[in-house]
Amino acid sequence: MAALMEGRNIIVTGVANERSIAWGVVKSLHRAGAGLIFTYRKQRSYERLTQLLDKHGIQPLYCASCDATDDGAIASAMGEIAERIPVVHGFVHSIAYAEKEELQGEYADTSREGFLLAHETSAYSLVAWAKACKPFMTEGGSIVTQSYLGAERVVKNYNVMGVAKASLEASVRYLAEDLGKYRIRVNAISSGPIRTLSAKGGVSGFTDLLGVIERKAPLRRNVDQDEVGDATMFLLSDLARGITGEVLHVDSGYHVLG
Ligand code: 1JT
Repeated sequence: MAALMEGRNIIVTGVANERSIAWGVVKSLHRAGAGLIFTYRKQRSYERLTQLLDKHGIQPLYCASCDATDDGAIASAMGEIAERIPVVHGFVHSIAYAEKEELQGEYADTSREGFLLAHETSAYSLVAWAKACKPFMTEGGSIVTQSYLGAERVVKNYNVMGVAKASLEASVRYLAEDLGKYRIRVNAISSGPIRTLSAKGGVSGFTDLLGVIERKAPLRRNVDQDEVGDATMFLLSDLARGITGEVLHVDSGYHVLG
């Protein structure tokens, strides 16, 4: 049987290190035979990425530098990619940012700049990239982003990121409607809390949150990057050909609890 993602060219954003959710996605996609294109922002992330790819024997199709808050940078990155890889089948959005001070205390104290930065980086970047990918997804395509329960419920300390993720999830639905006519699907994964570089960066109460999931979630355990990777690959694949505008929870079932 041919591998599930054989002949598919997928752009992956957001690999900073081995703990990144996007790295879980890369492992699943590579195992399924996908061709992989990477974007990175920081030089440090590029160095880690190339080391990781080497270590795992993964040959990238291309790596492009890109700051997802800069339309010009997205256009240049997409241009560089399109010169080498004319057809893109998938795009993995795994980008978010908020200032540390915004992820503690009261949401009511969110600053205008903090609000705009979180939304621009974490939500608008999906729209900007969807727009950039569209002309090159000529055989149909699948776009998948990463969200969190804080988009739907009040989760202590998640604050402005929750509001930005709500915007991201609504964008998934509006983009799904617009891009459906081009056979491009748009979906999100809402994963349980996972220890990553972003989550580690001094997030108050993060460890407590992992404990709550372990005690209360239907599966009585936390999820990891590999589980999110497999679910993301599913949404990128033809197995999910009838699914668009969806938010799929990979959270040990925690979101069903009252
Ligand atoms: C960002 C950060 C996005 C941490 C994130 C995130 N999405 C999920 N997490 C982990 C998390 C964080 C908090 C939380 C629960 C999970 C860090 C800055 C960049 C964007 O609160 C209950 C605060």
